[in-house]
Amino acid sequence: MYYRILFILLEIVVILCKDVSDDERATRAAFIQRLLNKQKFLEGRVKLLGGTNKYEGNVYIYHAGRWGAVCDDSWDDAAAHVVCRKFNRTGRATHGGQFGEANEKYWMDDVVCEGDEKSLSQCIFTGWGSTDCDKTEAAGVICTNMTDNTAPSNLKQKPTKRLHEVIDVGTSIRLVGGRSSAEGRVEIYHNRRWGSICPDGWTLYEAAAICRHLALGYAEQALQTDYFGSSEIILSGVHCEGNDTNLFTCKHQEIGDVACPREAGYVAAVVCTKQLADLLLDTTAIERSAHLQDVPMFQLQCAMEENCLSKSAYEIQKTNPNWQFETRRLLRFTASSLNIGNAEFRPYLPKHLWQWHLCHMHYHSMEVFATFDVLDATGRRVAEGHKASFCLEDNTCLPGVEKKYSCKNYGDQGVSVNCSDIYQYNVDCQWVDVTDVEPGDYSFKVAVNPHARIAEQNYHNNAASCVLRLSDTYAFVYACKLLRP
Ligand SMILES: *[C@@H]1O[C@H](CO)[C@@H](O)[C@H](O)[C@H]1NC(C)=O
Ligand SMILES: *[C@@H]1O[C@H](CO)[C@@H](O)[C@H](O)[C@H]1NC(C)=O
Ligand SMILES: *[C@@H]1O[C@H](CO)[C@@H](O)[C@H](O)[C@H]1NC(C)=O
Ligand SMILES: *[C@@H]1O[C@H](CO)[C@@H](O)[C@H](O)[C@H]1NC(C)=O
Ligand SMILES: [Ca+2]
Repeated sequence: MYYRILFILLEIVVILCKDVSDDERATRAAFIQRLLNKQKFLEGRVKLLGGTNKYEGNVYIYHAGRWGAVCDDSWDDAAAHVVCRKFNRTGRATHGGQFGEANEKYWMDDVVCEGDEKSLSQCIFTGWGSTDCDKTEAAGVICTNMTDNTAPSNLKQKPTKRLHEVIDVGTSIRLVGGRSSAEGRVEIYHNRRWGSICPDGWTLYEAAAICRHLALGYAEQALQTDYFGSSEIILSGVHCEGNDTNLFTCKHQEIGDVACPREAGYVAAVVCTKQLADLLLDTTAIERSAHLQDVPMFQLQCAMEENCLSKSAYEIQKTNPNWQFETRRLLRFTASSLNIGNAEFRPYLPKHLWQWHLCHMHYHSMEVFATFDVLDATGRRVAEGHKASFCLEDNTCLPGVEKKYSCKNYGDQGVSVNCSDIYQYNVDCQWVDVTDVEPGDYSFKVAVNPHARIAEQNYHNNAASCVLRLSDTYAFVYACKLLRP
C-alpha cells in the first residue's frame, strides 16, 4: 500500500514535470521558430550602410543569424549589379572602405559574380567567413538609375579624355612629403597652383605612370593616404593602362574643381623603385600543354572544396545522389611564369595570414594568383574563371641561378629573379571546367597577378589571350598573345 501511494505520487511528479517542461519547451520552440523564421527571412539579404542615401554604401549580407561585411578583393561592377538589382538599378563597385571601415566581421571575400545572379550569395566566393581582409577593405556600391546615362557600363569607361587634351604637356608634376625623392604624394601644377590627385581608384597602374614620368623607375606602391600630407584635390578619375610613359597619356575625369569621394586628407601617393620583379607568362607552355580530360567527380572532391569546378558541379552534387559517378570535362594546361625583373616576386600577404589548404596540403600566400577564363565572341564568360591561389616557389631556374623558394614545410614563398613558378597541367585545379561549354571557337585567357596586387615592372606580359577551338572530343589552344590582365 505504502509503495503504491509512493508510486502514484511519483507518477504525478513525473506528469507535472513533464507538463511544465513541455510548456517551457513549447515556449522555447516557438521562440526558436520565430528566430529561425527571421533568419530564414533575412538569409542572404543585403543592406548598404555608410552612404549619403539608401542607394549607396558598404555592403553587408545576412547569413546564419548575423550581418557581415564583404571584402573588396575581386569586387567589381558585376557584383555591384547584383546588389543594385534590388533597387532596379545598375551599380558601380567601390573599394577600400569608401563608405567607412567594415563594422562587422567579413562574411564574404573574393566575390566573383557574372552579374546576372539573383542574389550575392549565388556568386562564387571563398566560403562564409573565410577571409584574409582587414577592416579597411570593405566593399561597397553606388547604385544608379538604369535610365541614367551614367549607368555603370559608361561609368567604367567614363574617363574618356586623355590628360594631354586638356592640360599642357609641359605641366609639372612632383612628389611631396616623402622620406626620399622617390616617394610622396603626387602634386600637379594647374591654374597657377599645386594640387593633389583624388585617391579613388588609384592603383599601381596609375602609380607606374608617375614613376616613369619622373624617371624614378617603377611603382612599388600606390597609396591612398594622408601619410605624406595633403593638399587641395584638383584632378580626379585618373586611369592609366599600366604601360604609360607619362601621366598625360592617361585618362581622367575632371580637373580643377573636382568631386572626390575619399577619407578626409587622403590623396594619391606613390613609392618608386628601380628594383622590381616582372613575371612573364609563358605562352608556348600553354599552347603546347592544353588538352581535354574527362574526370569522374569522386576524384575531384578536393578540387570542389577549393571551388575549382563550375557552378553546375555543385548543383549536381546537391541534387544527384550518385553525383560521384558524373564526370567533368576539364581543359588542362601548364601555366609557367619566369621572373625577368631585377627583384624577387614576393607574396602580398605576410606569412601569418597564409591559408593552410588541407586538401592540397600547402599554404596559399596570395588570395588570387591566377585567373583562367573562356570567353565567347561577344566577350561573355562561358566557363567560370575560377580563381586559383597558389603556393609560389622556384620550380626551375636559368643555368647558374640557385633555387631559393620552396613551398615545403611552411617555407618562404616567392619567385627569384631568373626562376620560374610552374603549375603543370596535371596539378589539381590547374584547369578550366568546360563541361557546360558547347563546341566552337572561343577566346581563352590566362592571367597571373591579375589585379596587380603585387608590383611589377610590366603588367602587359602577365596575361595571354589565345584562340580555343573546342570540339566534342578535343581542344586546341593556339595564337596566344601577351597582354595586360
Ligand atoms: C522593380 O521593378 C519591378 C518591375 O518593374 C517592380 O515590380 C518592383 O516593385 C521594382 N522594385 C523597386 C524596388 O522599385
Ligand atoms: C532616379 O530615379 C528616381 C525616380 O525613379 C528619381 O527620384 C531620382 O532622382 C533618380 N536619381 C538619379 C540619380 O537620377
Ligand atoms: C599600352 O598597352 C596598350 C594595350 O593595352 C597599347 O595599345 C598601347 O600602345 C601601349 N602603350 C605604350 C606606351 O606602350
Ligand atoms: C638573369 O638572366 C639575364 C639574362 O640571361 C642576365 O642578364 C641576368 O644577369 C640574370 N640575373 C640574375 C640575378 O641572375
Ligand atoms: Ca609582368
